[in-house]
Amino acid sequence: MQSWGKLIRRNWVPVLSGIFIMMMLAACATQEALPPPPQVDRTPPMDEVADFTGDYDSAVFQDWNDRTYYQIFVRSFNDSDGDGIGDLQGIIEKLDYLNDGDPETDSDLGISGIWLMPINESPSYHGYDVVDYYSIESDYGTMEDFELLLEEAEARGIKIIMDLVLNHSSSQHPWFIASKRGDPEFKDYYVWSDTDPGIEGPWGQQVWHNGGNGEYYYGVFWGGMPDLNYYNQEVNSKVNDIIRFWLEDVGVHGFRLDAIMYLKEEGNLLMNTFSNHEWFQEFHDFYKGINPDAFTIGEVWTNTEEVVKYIGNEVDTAFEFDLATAMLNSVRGGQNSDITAQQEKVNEMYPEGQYGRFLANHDQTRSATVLSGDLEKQKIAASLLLTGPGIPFLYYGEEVGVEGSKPDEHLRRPMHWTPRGGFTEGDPWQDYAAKLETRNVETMEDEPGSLLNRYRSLIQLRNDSPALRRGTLEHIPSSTRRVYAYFRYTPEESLLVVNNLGTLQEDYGLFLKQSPWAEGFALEPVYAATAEDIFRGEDAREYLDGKISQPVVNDQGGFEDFKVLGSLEARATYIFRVIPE
Ligand SMILES: [Ca+2]
Ligand SMILES: [Ca+2]
Ligand SMILES: [Ca+2]
Ligand SMILES: [Ca+2]
Repeated sequence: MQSWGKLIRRNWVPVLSGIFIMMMLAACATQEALPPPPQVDRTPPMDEVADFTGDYDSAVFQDWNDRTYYQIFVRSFNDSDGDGIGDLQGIIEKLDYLNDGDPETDSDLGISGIWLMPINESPSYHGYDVVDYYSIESDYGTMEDFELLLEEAEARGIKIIMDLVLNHSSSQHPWFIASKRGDPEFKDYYVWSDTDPGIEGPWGQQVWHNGGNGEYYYGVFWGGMPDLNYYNQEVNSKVNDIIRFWLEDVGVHGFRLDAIMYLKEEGNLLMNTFSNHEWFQEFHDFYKGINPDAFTIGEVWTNTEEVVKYIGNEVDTAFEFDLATAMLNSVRGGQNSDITAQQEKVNEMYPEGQYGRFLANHDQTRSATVLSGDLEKQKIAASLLLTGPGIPFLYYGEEVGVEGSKPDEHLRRPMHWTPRGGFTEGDPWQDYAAKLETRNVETMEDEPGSLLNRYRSLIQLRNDSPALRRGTLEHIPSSTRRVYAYFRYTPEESLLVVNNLGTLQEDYGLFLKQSPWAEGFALEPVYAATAEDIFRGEDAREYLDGKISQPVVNDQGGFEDFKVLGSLEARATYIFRVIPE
């Protein structure tokens, strides 16, 4: 990689000062508090008012669009043997909590997909530096445990994807040890330079590390994680074997792909390169050739414009980071501007529904902390997460309000099962988060209107509703930004969702220029969740009996200043079925 090193020395610096720093500032800004904009109560201008024609394309939707995923950090979820470290048997013990396999019961969360954070052997606690891609982390169990987990999950209708970390290995991987030693077979598995290019990475970090062998190696994240050299065909061939092993021999449903924008550099360009996109096109053909139903979701932690370039023929889906920020900003500020703008952008730019919808992951301040520990705000955030399009991903503990901010270990603390913890019989590898006594599964199970029951009811509702899983989202402008309303539409089922993001009972009006229901339509409650209570089906109809106004539509099916309910409870979510005349 001599020529590559020279290219970098020549061209790296000017690029650094531009794009990379800007992108990292954008990434860092995602967690910063923004003051809420001033409240504006007004009649929405006509060009903001939806012109909703009812066009719908069902072809884009896949099996993964029907699933709600649960992200598990194995080390922190449940410990089966008392060593203080979560493990695969521990997950098996808790599968009935996640989904008992019986759609008739509602005492489970109802999720139908699991993303397991790295399960390969690794020297670190987090596992993103792999030493053996064919192994199971010994702290977590054995391959037999993993196969049993796949089987038990499958029996409950849960499909499992695993973290696949391809950009780099551990510096303790035998490949790297041999490469460093100068073994000609492995030398070019990594990226070496005779001299220190002395250049910083995207967020000002050191990316060239002293190998102790008179040379320097490239590792974009950390010296313990040397980047693999994807210009070496041997590396590509080894990686293909790994992909085939997990899909074919072991039988995982797919992969969450770590840090994919950094995989293949081009000289001085470190991310989102043309070569990187080419690599992922080949990757897509390769894994679909092994299993056409396999599912991938990429981590491309940047703005929507760059993320969408990977979708479809490179990875199936990717996480929508800007939407996560927008949802949390809207809930925090109690107004719909951020979520409306970003959801519109997402609707325009992605193939419909082909992105991961989430609030926060293991690298970010937990959503409960972003929302100041306020359970009412967390409840309305759950509503936005689970009534919108895309594939919902819930980070373990989010459903019971587990809090946490950096350092990273504190974003990944043990799950709160009981008022005393309940994660292990021994000493947990990390302390529990704050407010354990009230923010835990056992306590919240018994409170009908708790955050946990909000999550359960919303996931179950989504499981039962094609419109929530696969429906187009059509915004319905409101006269107050505190109300966030939309249709979820399929030709078979349509729902009207009305969220009050604010703390007051709201006066509001909804506006729509045109709808597919020119003959008019009636609304029937299917769900109502206030800060205190949750009503479903018949209970929702009873709760809202006599309070609903039916829309009076113009000759195009639109309406003006429509109040479906005279007032909206603070931080409440109401969902109505649209029944065309
Ligand atoms: Ca254990
Ligand atoms: Ca069930
Ligand atoms: Ca280990
Ligand atoms: Ca790389």
